[in-house]
Amino acid sequence: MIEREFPEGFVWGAATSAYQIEGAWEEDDKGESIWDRFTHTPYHVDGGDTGDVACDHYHRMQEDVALIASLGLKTYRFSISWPRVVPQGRGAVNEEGLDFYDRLVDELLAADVVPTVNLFHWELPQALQDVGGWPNRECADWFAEYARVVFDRLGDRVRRWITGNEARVAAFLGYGSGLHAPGICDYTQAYQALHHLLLAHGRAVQVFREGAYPGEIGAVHDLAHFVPASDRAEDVAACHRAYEQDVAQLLGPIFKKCYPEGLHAWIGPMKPQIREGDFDIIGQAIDFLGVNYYKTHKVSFDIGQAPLKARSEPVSAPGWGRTEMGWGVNPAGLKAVLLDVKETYGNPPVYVTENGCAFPDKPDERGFVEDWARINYLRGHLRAVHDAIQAGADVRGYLVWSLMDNFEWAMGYGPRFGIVRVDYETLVRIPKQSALWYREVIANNGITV
Ligand code: IFM
Repeated sequence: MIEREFPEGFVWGAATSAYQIEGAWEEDDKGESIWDRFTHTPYHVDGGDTGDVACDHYHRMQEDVALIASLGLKTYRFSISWPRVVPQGRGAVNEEGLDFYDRLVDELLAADVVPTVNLFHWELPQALQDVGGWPNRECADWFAEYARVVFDRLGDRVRRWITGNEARVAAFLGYGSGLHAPGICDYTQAYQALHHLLLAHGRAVQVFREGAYPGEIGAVHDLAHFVPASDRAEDVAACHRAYEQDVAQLLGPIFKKCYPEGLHAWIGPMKPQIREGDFDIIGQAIDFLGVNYYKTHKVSFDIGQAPLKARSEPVSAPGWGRTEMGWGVNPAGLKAVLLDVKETYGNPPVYVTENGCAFPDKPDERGFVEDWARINYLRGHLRAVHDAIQAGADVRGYLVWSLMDNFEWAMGYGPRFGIVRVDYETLVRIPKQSALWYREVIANNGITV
C-alpha cells in the first residue's frame, strides 16, 4: 500500500562526485587537483587515505551504469573533474578526459537514465591554486572557459546541468578552517573565495545562455536548518548570523542580488571585494536550485567561536542518535529548509540533490548489508519532502547521497554513505537493503507502508 505518492514525473536519483569515486588520479593526462595535492600531504586525511583509486569508477564505468539502471534510477548525478578535462585549469583541453565523460553520458542514455551533470565538486586544478586559487578573481573566467568546453562536447545530449556543488564548503572548509583542500586557514580569503565561486556560477550560466544549449541549469547548495538554543537575545542573534552565513549568503546573491547586510556588517574587514555588475552576473535567472540537506543546528552565542561567535550543536528528532559523522538526524529540518526556499527566495523549482547518511554497516558473509537505519532515515526525509510539496514547495526530484560508498574527504573511507556497498579490497559492488527498498520507492513513485 502506498503511504505517500509523489507528483507524476518526480525525478528519482542518486549522486556521486568525481574525486570521491573515479580514482585514476593521473591517468590519460589528467592534471593534478588540489585534492590530489592535499591527500598526498601527510596528516590531512584520516588514515592517510587518498582518492588515487577510490571506487575505480574510471575503469568500471560500464558496470556502474548497469548497476544504476538495475536500481531503476531515473537520473544519475555525477561530476566532471576539471583537471581531467583541462589539466592546467586553463588552456589546452585533454580530449581523452572529455572522452570518458562522453562515453559515460552515452552509456547512461542507452540505459534510459538521465544524466545530471555537475561541473564542479571541489576539484580545482592545482595549477590554478598555484596562482591563488578561488580568492583569485580570474578563476571565475577560467571556470567559464572550462564550462564552455564541456557544454560544447556534451550539450547535445545533457539536459540538466549543475554549475557547482556546495560553494560554502569549498570556500569555508578549503580556505577558512583548512579542513579541506587546499587547507588554508584565513577567513578573509574564504569570503573572497566564496564570492568568486558565486561569480563562476554566474559566468557559467551566462555561457550556457549565450550558447543556447538546450536544457536546464542550476546551482547546488547545502542548506541546513537553524534553531536558536534559547529565546535569549544573544542566542537568537547568533542563530540569525549562522543562517545568514550558511543560507542567505548563498541564496541572497542568486535570488535577490545581494549579500545579507547584517552578516557583512559583522565580518567587517573580512568582507569580499565586489565589483560593479557582479550581482547581475551571479543573480541571473536559473532553472532550478539543488538543495543538499543533512543537518539541523541548535545555535547559541559563544564568545570563543570565531568569526561568528555562534556555537552549533546537532539536533536529532526523538528516537534518533547521531550518524557516524556525528551529525544529528532531523527530517523536519528538510521540510523547514524547503519551505524557507519557497517563502524567502521565490519558490524556485527545487531538486533535493543530496540527502543520506553514514551509519556503521555490518555486512554478512556475502557482503550484504541490512541497513534498516538508513532506510528509516531515507523514509523520514522523503516524508518531509512530501509534506513540503503538500505545503506548496516546488520540489521536482530527490537524489540519494550516495549511489555507492566512497571517499568521504577528510574522513577518508571510514564513513559509508552508499546504498551500494563497495568492498574496498576487491572493489566489488553489492546493493544494500536500502538500494532494494529505494528501487521499490521509485517503481511505486511513493513510499509504501
Ligand atoms: O560526501 C559529501 C559530498 O561530497 C558533498 N555533500 C555532503 C556529502 C557527505 O558529507
